Amino acid sequence: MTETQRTWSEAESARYRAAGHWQGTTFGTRLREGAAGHGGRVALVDGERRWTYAELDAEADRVARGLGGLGIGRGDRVVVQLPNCAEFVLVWFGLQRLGAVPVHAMPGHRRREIGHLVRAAGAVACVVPDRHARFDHRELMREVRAEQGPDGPLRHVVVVGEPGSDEGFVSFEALRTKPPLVSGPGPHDGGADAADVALLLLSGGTTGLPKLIPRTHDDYSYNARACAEVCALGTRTVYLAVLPLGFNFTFACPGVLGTLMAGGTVVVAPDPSPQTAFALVEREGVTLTSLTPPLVPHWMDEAASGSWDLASLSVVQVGGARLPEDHARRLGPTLGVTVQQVFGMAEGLINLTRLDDPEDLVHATQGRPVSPDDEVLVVDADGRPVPDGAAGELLTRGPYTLRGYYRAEEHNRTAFTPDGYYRSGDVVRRLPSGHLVVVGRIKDQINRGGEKVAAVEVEEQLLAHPAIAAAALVGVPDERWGERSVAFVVCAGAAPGTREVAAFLKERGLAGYKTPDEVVQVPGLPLTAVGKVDKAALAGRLPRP
Ligand code: OOB
Repeated sequence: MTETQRTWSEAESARYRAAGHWQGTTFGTRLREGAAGHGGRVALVDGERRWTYAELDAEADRVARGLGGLGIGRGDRVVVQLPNCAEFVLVWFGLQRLGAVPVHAMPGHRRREIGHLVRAAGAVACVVPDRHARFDHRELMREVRAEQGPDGPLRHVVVVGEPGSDEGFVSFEALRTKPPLVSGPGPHDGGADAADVALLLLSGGTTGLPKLIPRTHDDYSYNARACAEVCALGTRTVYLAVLPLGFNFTFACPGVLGTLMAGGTVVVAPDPSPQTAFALVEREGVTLTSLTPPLVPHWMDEAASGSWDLASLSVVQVGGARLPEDHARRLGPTLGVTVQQVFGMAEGLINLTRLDDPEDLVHATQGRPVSPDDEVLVVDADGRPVPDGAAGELLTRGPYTLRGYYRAEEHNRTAFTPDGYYRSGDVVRRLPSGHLVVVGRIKDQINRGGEKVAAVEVEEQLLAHPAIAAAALVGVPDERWGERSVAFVVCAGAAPGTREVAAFLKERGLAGYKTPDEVVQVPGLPLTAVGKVDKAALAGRLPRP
């Protein structure tokens, strides 16, 4: 198959290298260098288990040997769907050591999403837990394999835990303890080049199926390092990973990679509850963590109980969705921390408020770009820049923002401007200081507390229901989630209830967070002047919260 991956021009690449943003080092080599430089420091903690940098490096070798023994090698894509546990990090670096490419799936993804990811990425393997959150991922993998048929790309299922007896299902534990086939050290990174794709992230999506985002070693390590610099990370940093590890925010903004590149310690939280997190803060001396806005009130309530010693915690990042200003104002004093707002996207651009920004900016803006070479345009409907302070769509390009989705040439033609700017679909205002305020969205997406739902994807599934003739999924303001999803449906007879729709979509293999919070029957869908479904008018029909 001939494919062209849109990427940065030679001139831009040279500029980013000359500026020191792109350092020409792969993740596999970085880990080896970390082990050589500070091998005795603790890199990773999960419950009672801990790995020094030297141990993490040796473990990456073992995992690479096991995966390499399955025939996985440079450039091969592997879907990683693991909950928050150390194995996510071990598998990730094991793949980097082979020059293979992890595809970050979310724990909540189901048959539809995982099947699509395998096909879209051409993945040769998936790594899953046996069970998680009362769900059997082996069963999911059986269904995905059956759907792919014998000609599908998927060859291996690696199971963390009990693999069962299916052919092609192998135990992670057995892989990593296999004796070496060949002796002596191989390359640190399977011979990968720093300009190669190091991982594939998933877009929040605005179309029927989520797109894959190629991130190179050069660009993604700059993403992590630029964030780490703004957050002043160092060897004393202890980062608590509360949100899913596969989320770009948790993994590299600065998150896991930024912390490891700074020589700090990553602590994995198995769930995002404040009780779990605060116990880890006390025990491990956590200094930094990141949250989505719906967690903030729970964390404040628990901290206000006064039963925890949070003295080590110095910075709490909040991002993924708009943080209500009142919460931004109260979070710092309640936890005794510096708050940092984060407005980022898997596609690239990361905006952070600075640790020394005046309070007004921290409370009321979503930060400014981390790199001096991030280019941001705020434009009107005709693509013309608007003055500072006026609202417009955010377009961006730069040293770590993609130039094209993976194998999505048609979508790429409209998702980018001819000169390579990514059309974010976010409506922002830019202040003279460069800080951005997110004021809305023109993409047809619902942001449910940081989890993104492409309206079209759910609408397509709703139309498969025999009783539903037309459907529109609309985001409406919600106290808890910021936004919740309401499905407006047109039916000849009685409309299915919210629960029935949830069961129907679950049966079709859709991730649970995409199910509509509410189903409302309407006689017809109102249209705008240009004949599109008028979602604003639909939202206006609901009683105000
Ligand atoms: C993060 O990444 P994605 O890819 O899940 O979602 C990106 C979209 C943005 O385009 C924007 O619509 C929304 O999420 N968003 C925010 C926001 N942060 C993200 N909207 C309002 N306020 C914010 N602070 O969500 C992501 C990636 C890296 C770091 C942080 C978040």
